[in-house]
Amino acid sequence: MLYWNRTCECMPRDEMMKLQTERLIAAVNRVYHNVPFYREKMQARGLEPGDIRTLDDLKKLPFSYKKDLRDTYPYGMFAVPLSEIVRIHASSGTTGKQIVVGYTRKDLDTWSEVMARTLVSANVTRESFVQIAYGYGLFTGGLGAHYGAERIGASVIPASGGNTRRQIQIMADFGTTTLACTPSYALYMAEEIEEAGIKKGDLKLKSGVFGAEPWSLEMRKQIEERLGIMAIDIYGLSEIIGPGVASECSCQNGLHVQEDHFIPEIIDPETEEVLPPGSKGEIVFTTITKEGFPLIRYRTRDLSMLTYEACDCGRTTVRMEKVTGRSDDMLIIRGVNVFPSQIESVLLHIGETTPNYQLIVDRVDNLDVLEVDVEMTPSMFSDEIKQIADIERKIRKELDWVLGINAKVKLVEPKSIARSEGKAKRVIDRRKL
Ligand code: DLL
Repeated sequence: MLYWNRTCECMPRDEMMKLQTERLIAAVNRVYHNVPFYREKMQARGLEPGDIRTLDDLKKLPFSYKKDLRDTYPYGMFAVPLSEIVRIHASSGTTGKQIVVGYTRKDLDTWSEVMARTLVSANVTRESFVQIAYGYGLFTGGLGAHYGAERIGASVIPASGGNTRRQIQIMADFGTTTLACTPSYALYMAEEIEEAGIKKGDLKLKSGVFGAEPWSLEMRKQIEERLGIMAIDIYGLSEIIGPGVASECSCQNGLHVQEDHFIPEIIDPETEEVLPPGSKGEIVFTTITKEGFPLIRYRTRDLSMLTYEACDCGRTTVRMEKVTGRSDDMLIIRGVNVFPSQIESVLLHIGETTPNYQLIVDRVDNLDVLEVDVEMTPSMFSDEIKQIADIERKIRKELDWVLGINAKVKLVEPKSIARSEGKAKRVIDRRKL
């Protein structure tokens, strides 16, 4: 099977643009009438739904930002009565609160459809065994991949994340053919497989769908060689639907955007001006079929580029370049999105140290590790080691509780973190991506 939905994936461009236009007009009407946030923003610009008639009119519409989701927390941007919502997911915001997204039954159906398309690009069929080692829960990775694989009729192994030994045992015994997890976890598994003395020929693994964090071509090469598979990059974000927004095909040359559901634009992150195809900038998405939580011109902060050139696979959808960076300071640590500002609010909340801190991110044995260095107050400097260790433990527990990340916390001497004359350098990222 080459495509899951040839009609939508290989649609002639003019037909796709016609479909997108119809859907965009309907989406703008829906948000205008059902979400006060959009109505007020459009009215402030003197816009009415009738002003949006073509795809080119998209650029008249105001952008939406992560901050808007926080300000309307939890359900303020939903476009249907809550009784229509059948699923809730969440992801980290820039401060303490998560951002919340909701799906109607039709949204879940769309999500399974786009994930089925994604998995077919990695050659998943009814005969496949798909081991899902993305986390299940509020994170969209686990359940997103799950429903897509089920839609195809593959045998789904809902392993969820963690417990690597057991993952490998399952992989070997159950005959996993496709692995779905973050690329760093795939590499870690490869290492554990080698250590356990299992040869790649002993496994049935043939492909992997990896995403949720940036990964380099070098990393792809390593995963492919060490696991003996084809590794496909899959992209998405909770706000837009979760995984399934865009994915590579077997040509591995850019990620096909599921354009009949999500319209991408590239903008200059500073001026917000729309850039032509082939320019690098921030990718912005408008959802045109979502019911529960539609988003208009959502600023993802992910940096990419669009190309409308035909792809050898036969799909006609626009491709986005692999995402390798962001236009903000969000870090992805073991698949968890972390903003330095969240760590800062934890430190300020505890209030027993100075607010001078630095985050050191590294990759040890293919797993991300985070160290949080915090300057002590001068009075603490003379404290007993035990007292210092107690505060370190307290910060570590709070970070784990608030952010769900396991960090090493180190209290350092007052004034030992380099001061900067401009912006503080909060993050040292030693991972080679
Ligand atoms: O990470 C959804 C997902 C799950 C995608 C499983 C792929 C596989 P969030 O937790 O909301 O959703 O994080 C979204 O992760 O804005 C990017 O910065 C980053 N990201 C996701 N996929 C990729 C990728 C999921 N393939 C944020 N390459 C996004 C680079 C990625 N970054």
